[in-house]
Amino acid sequence: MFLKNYSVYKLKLTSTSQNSNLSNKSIKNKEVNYKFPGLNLGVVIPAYNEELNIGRTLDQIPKNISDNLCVIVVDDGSKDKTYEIASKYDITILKHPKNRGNGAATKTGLEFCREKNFELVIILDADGQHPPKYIDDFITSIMEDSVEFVIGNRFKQYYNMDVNRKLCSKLMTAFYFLFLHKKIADPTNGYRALSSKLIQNIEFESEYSLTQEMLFKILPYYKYKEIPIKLNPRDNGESFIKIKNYLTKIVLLFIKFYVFPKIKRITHKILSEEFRNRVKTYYLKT
Ligand SMILES: Nc1nc2c(ncn2[C@@H]2O[C@H](COP(=O)(O)OP(=O)(O)OP(=O)(O)O)[C@@H](O)[C@H]2O)c(=O)[nH]1
Ligand SMILES: [Mg+2]
Repeated sequence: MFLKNYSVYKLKLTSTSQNSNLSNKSIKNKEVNYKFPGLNLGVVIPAYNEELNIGRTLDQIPKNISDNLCVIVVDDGSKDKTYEIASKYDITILKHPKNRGNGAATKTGLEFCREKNFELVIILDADGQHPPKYIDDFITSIMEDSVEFVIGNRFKQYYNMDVNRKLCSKLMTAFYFLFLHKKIADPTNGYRALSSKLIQNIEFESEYSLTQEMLFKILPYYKYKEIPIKLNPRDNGESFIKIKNYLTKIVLLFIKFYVFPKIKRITHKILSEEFRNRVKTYYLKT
């Protein structure tokens, strides 16, 4: 079955108490005390060449979260055994025919979640850096603190980060504070939770810098919270971030999602609708 620009290779929407364990091979738990019974939860895991990590990431997803848990691995055109390994689990797998990048893979997962109307969506990486044990904390934050968005913060505890990456992250923190007047300690952290309101209301466009587009579109308008997460170092595989490219994209995103809308708002305020329409018609004619 083909849906938009990805294919649904394996579809598993909800678990039942009989097959609540993700691994097909493992012993089935008949009596599970779910922490959030009935919660229609999507867990999106973008994965590219993660054959060494995807299995243990899926193994670590707590089995007692919800009887309506749907784990969605988005295989971003991997050339290794990522798909074969993921397909042994009782989960949904979406597949890009070609590699398109982390942002595109996440976007595909979110589009699927929107179609399926999940109440809450968690995004976590397949590379073993985001321990799935924190999923509970993300859900609790969204439910109890009445926020729409939750993002992990690795800097609450010691985290050994490459100096350039750390600088880039701190620059972005300053940037968001300066221009959006919002505090965010770890803006490059991809471990996040979104409420259904955000999933339904926000259209994401970027394929490369989705993590930042999300912040531009969420921080100024919705309640959010950061929670402390102890991130693991990446043991295997290659990071997709190239710092120079990343910073350039952030500046372009800033112009697109901050400067342009601001100019538009100002022109709307000072120029009459009639005048704006006249200019528009003139431009369409030329
Ligand atoms: N490297 C890479 N990862 C991708 C791609 N598409 C999806 N991903 C997945 O996106 C997630 C994040 O990628 P990472 O390269 O670890 O990005 P990161 O965690 O921000 O960067 P590091 O801190 O260097 O690990 C992982 O689960 C990848 O498997 C891609 O094209 N390249
Ligand atoms: Mg990573």
